[in-house]
Amino acid sequence: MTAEAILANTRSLDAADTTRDPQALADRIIDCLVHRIGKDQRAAKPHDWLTAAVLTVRDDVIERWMTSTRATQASGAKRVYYLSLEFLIGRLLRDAIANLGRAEEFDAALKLLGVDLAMIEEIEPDAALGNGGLGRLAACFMESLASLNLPAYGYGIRYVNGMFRQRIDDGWQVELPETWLAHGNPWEFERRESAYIIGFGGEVVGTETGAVEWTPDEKIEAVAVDTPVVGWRGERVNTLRLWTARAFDPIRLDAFNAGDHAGALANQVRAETLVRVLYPADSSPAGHELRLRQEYFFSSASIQDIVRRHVQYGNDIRTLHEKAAIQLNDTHPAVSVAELMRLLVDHHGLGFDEAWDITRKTFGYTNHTLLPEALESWPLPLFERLLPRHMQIVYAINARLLKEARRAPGMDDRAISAISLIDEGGERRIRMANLAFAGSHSVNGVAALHTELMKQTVFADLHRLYPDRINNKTNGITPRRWLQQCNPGLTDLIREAIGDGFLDDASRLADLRPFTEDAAFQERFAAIKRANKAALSQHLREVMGVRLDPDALFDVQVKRIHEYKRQLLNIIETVALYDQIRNHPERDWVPRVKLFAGKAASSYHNAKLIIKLTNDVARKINADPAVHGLLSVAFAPNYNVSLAEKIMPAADLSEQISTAGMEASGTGNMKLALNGALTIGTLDGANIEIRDHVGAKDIVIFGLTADEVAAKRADGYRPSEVIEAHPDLNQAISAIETGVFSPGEPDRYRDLMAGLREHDWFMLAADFPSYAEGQREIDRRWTDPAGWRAATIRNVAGMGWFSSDRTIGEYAHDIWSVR
Ligand code: 26W
Repeated sequence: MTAEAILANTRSLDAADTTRDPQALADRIIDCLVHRIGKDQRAAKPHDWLTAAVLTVRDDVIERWMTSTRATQASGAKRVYYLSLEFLIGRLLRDAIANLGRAEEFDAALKLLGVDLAMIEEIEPDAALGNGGLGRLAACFMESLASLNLPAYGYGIRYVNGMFRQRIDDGWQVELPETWLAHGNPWEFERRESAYIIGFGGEVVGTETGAVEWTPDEKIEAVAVDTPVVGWRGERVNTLRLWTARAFDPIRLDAFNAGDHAGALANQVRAETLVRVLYPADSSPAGHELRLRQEYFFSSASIQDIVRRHVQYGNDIRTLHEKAAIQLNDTHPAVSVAELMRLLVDHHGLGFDEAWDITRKTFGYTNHTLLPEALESWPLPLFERLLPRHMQIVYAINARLLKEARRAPGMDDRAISAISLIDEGGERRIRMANLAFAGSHSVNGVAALHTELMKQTVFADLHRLYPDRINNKTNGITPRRWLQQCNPGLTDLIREAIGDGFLDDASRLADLRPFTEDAAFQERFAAIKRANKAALSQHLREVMGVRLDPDALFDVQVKRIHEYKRQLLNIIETVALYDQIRNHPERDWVPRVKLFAGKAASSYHNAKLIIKLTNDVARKINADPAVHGLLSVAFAPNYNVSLAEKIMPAADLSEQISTAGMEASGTGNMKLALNGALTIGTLDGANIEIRDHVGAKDIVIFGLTADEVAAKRADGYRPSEVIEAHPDLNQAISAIETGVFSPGEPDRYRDLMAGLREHDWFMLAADFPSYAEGQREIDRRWTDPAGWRAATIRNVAGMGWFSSDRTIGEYAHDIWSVR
């Protein structure tokens, strides 16, 4: 079939799209239930209905999926490959149905069967194959790639246990395994035929022909498991291909027969271990051998798959970069650079220089953090033992890189050693960021400030050597999940006001501007927010027993718990406010709900202590009649995509208060503003661009700039002086450190508070006064309801630019050169 014929076929398929008749759809759901799940309608449990509904949608998706794939094949178009160790996809049912435009039809069909669609949507497990922002970004990107009709594959690992489930026991975080696959996963297709052998260890020998042969001493099979990704309006369905592991030699019969049953299955266990669990750390790499094995496992499988597809379609290996753009989501897949080199040189017989040229044209690398402790590096002996051939390749790349650097003007020994792929200070280590940088034609940051700081800090010398390589791609979020699906009330209101153009082009949200001062529109906007807050209150009452007043200002900070994100600044200000309300009950206080949520890395002591402190503070404040109705605090357990979908539409105030220069971008900031929250934030990450788009008067900015933070650190910052100069701050810290909130264990927060007084690396004290002032500014604005509503509407109107469609459009044009 020609490309045209396939495209025509795609169209006719759309036209002949499956039923729009609820009764017919209900019949199909029953058919699924009976024939594929094997359940009688009367015996079906909620999970059976969920599975039946998913299988029914999936059937409709499959045909679009196949036509999408065939059309790309026929046109010979370049494909985008997004390699990521994390995909924080969340639930898929609502997303798929909504993107197909069939929400009402499914709702009606299920009603005929006496089943509530919202109920089954709610029991779908939340696929949490990621830690935080980086993983969620990958999921938003997959959705936008399909929505923009770009042929793309996501590659990652199908972890059996994703991000841990968080329980709060007596205020402390407890980590429980997440079992998202407990009821099976009706979305996925295991492709037993798409399997690759992944080698570890062993030896490398030169052959007589001068070629090199690697004989690994351990082999594991990677098997593809595919999930369809439905784009907006069902235009295109792409593939998320997650690798699972299978033992190459599952049972050693010799051992089994000798009675060593466990030993006989050891290979199986080793393979399963590889894909068992997502590393739950989002800042400091674990540095475990298992993590490196995971990284190589999924990189090798993905690169082999990409190369196989290229060759199988009859292409010359030398044209790989014309048909494939591979994006590295941070350095976690950076070993892919060496893996592609290995395949090109050892398997396809290319010369090293030619292979290097193709490799660099194929890869792009995105950096997501400047935190020095987050930069991955592997001890050289470990890397060499596990990947001996890749070690040689890294040395060879490094030799060329350093030769080039030495020839460049103005490169001294310090610069050369900073550029090197090998860190020679102390124990020798391979710098994965340098490998990713050297192996890519494009290196991007995720917000304008972050990209500038990349040039000035971690990559300063590499940037001097390759001044055209670093570029910015400010993050975005998919407006389908983060507005349409999570906030149907607001979506309907916007549609009524400006039509549905904004659904296809989020920048059209700007058409809302004429409505900002419209009293009737404001009323309805506020009523929707009120209803969303009531729904969130109800949910939190069910899950944690708190009562939150929907008429209070909902002030939310939801994100991973990390010292640089400064949840502690928020808590200390809450304590100071508590003190003020108690001392001045006669004043006109704005009733506030302080809502926190987020997970702490299991090994991150201070982050876990901050969770406990939040709960200790909540317990005391919520029980104090003196502030009843004026201030309450809640820590919502188990923050994940599904909980975020409930919180974003219900927030009035978005806390984006990281130490300037430390948050690469942030994407929660975008979700909150898009749903009509005002931001209180520092000039950090994407906050700066949010200010530019919503207007400086409709965001509350406080605190030091990134330059000022750097200057203060260089000057010798003395937090104790700042703290003593601000009695309200001093008192709040004293209260915490003397056990006012932890009477049973008065010393619980001594060290944490001593850290603030002594070094305060995250400059909480320095920013406290302007933060507290910003909060009172928020209070003043809240007491002018019309002004507040206008400001929040202007926020929504200004946020269209932060659609991940815009971001992906820029990647496609500037980095991938795809249409
Ligand atoms: C190897 C350990 C590890 C794991 C994950 C180190 C670092 C990470 C990530 C870089 C953490 C992360 O999620 N970064 C976030 O990426 C988002 C998407 O670009 C940004 O919006 C956030 O600012 C950034 O913190």
